[in-house]
Amino acid sequence: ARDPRFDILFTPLKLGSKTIRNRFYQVPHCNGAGTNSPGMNMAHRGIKAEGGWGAVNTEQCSIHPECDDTLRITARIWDQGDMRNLRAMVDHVHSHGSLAGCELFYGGPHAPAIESRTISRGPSQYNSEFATVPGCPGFTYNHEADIDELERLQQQYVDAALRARDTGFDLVNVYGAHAYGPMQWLNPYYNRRTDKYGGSFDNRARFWIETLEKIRRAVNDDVALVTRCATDTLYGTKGVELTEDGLRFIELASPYLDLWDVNIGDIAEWGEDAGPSRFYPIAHENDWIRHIKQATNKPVVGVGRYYDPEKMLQVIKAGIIDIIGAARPSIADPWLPRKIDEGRVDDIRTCIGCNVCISRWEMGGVPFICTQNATAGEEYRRGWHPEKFEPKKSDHDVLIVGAGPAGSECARVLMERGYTVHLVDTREKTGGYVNDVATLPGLGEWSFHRDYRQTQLEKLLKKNPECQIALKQKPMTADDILQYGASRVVIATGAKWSTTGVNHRTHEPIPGADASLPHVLTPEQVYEGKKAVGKRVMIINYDAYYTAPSLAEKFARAGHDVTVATVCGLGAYMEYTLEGANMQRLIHELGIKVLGETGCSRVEQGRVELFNIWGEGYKRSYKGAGQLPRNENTSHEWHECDTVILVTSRRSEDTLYRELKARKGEWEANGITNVFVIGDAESPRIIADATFDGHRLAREIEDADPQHQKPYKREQRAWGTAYNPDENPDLVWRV
Ligand code: FMN
Repeated sequence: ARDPRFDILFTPLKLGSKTIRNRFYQVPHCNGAGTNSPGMNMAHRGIKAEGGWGAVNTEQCSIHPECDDTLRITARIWDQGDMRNLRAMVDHVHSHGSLAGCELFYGGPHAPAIESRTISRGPSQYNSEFATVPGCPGFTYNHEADIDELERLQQQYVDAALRARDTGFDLVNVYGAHAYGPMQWLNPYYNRRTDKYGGSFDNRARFWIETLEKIRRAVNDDVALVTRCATDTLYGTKGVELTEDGLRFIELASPYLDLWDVNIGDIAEWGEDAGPSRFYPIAHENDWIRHIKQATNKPVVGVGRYYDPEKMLQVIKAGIIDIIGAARPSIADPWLPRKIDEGRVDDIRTCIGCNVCISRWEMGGVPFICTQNATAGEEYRRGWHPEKFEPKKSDHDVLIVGAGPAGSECARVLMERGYTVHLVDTREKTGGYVNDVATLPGLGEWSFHRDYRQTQLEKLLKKNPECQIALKQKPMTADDILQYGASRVVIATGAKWSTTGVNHRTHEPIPGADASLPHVLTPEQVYEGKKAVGKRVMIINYDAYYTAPSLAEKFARAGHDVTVATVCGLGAYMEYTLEGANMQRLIHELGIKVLGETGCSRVEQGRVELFNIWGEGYKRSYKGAGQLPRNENTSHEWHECDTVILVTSRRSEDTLYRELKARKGEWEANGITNVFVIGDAESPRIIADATFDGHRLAREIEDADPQHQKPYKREQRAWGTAYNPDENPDLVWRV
């Protein structure tokens, strides 16, 4: 039962003509479904309603083809077909007693319109500072709207609001955060007009206010009207500042609204809102948000990676916000409110703030994933419910070797299903290499991944004393496993960084790179802390993610002179997780030297030989067998250093698996039916995907071929079927 202290989080609140049943609000967030995959969208949002979120929103939902966000896949409410697809979500959300919200999105030039090839309208002409083409901001421009076009744009909002109402949505949210839509009119950074829609605050606010007025007139009280507003764009007087335009706008627009949905920041650096745990703790927006209620008597929803019920209580009691808004915590745990309600706070699957969910949208809106919640996005596609598991189908018991992300998740799900599981590891704790990663600067909260599984495994052990978690064990051999007595064996022994500099460019070691030498280290050897590290550290980086920049930060903070030679942008993937901008600032601030587009051709004691990866020139010509078609690369130079750290590529630790496979003939006599390999031991991958793999095997272990995943439901248009209801498609193609 619920701890009465949390009662306040479960008090209903009137939002205009609607009532939210509690204080939990899933703010708009993309999931990769858009309106193209209505099943995925319906199931993902519906499970949140089932899990107690009082309101569940769509993602950004484009109002008109003039706002076409392709390359990204996001929702649209352009026509009957979109409405029908969104209605699946609305009905499912309603069936659990929650409100459904639709976020009306008009991106201006931030939406690249790659499919529709339309040109957006805005207060002035500008090109987008957001990376609308990967790595290339400034590529898309808009058109300055005259009065006719401005009114046309407002009408697009009104028509979309009516379609949202007719779809059954309870909340209609005019999206003016993240530098989108009407924010481009309010923000002098974009708005350079000299007519009555530009210049003074009142003039810049006019477009947004009129739009709200027009929508209100059209929808009356049929829906609750919300606007999402960035109350400070975080670039000083050139943009919107909280105590200037921010609070003034809140005051001015309040009469038209039933709810405020507030945050901070813009789109080019929207990690200031969706703050990664590397840089921002829970409730990190409150220095701004705590002022909002001075300017309005309407309810306020705010965000800040609210995963902790105690913090939620604190901000509600302090009157900072009225409703807890959450995107990432609702993805990591769709049943978060319900767990608080049922007095199961320690069962909450806490968001670790890695932003891998976001990385998928940033890449182009492919189906999203979550590091903590392996079922996120898989609810419809694979029929996985985050809290419900099919009971076991056999009495096979399972030995899992390796309690890292894949092994511990596999054990958890198998134990939830009722299987007898023995989980064995050499470390003192479950979690595998997450234990190491969480010691890197800024990544402490990634240990929530281990902690959630550890807590669940301990609880499950109490339910089934036949299960066992054996830590601090000697490494198991193939003989040990054959004699163990388990009928199914899962090898989850992880991966290790190459000790010889094997990398994706040469697929070979780097000459002289040898981590058995005292001056050469792998990341694992850094974590072990047994080898001395000299003053001048050289990190050889062929990896795209956090390891090299994190190690650079670690050693720079400890007083070393750090250089990173990197073939790809340092921490390139962190652009997608929104850690990129602040990581670059940090690298700069710590005086870390970065040599870009630089490979390493040789390692010696006291020095490394580096080269420009493009140094062989662009022209090729046939020179005969044995001759390279390009010039010799003569850019090689020696750089002195005391210690070399190799962040080149990871290798599966699969020796045990291969030995067991080679002894397949002995399985039957030892009662073994299957041996599986999962996670990094099968192929190195990010933590989210290793966790997914462990989860998948546990769900599919009784299927015909559990080592290889079974097909999932695809949502695609089938040739010869109508795209839209009532449509009679002319399926004959004529030119
Ligand atoms: N905000 C929007 O207003 N519209 C969106 O479509 C949207 N997409 C998002 C996609 C993902 C995967 C995430 C994690 C966030 C998205 N956001 C979007 C931002 C969130 O609504 C929210 O403001 C931000 O993540 C901070 O809240 P949190 O700390 O609870 O995650």
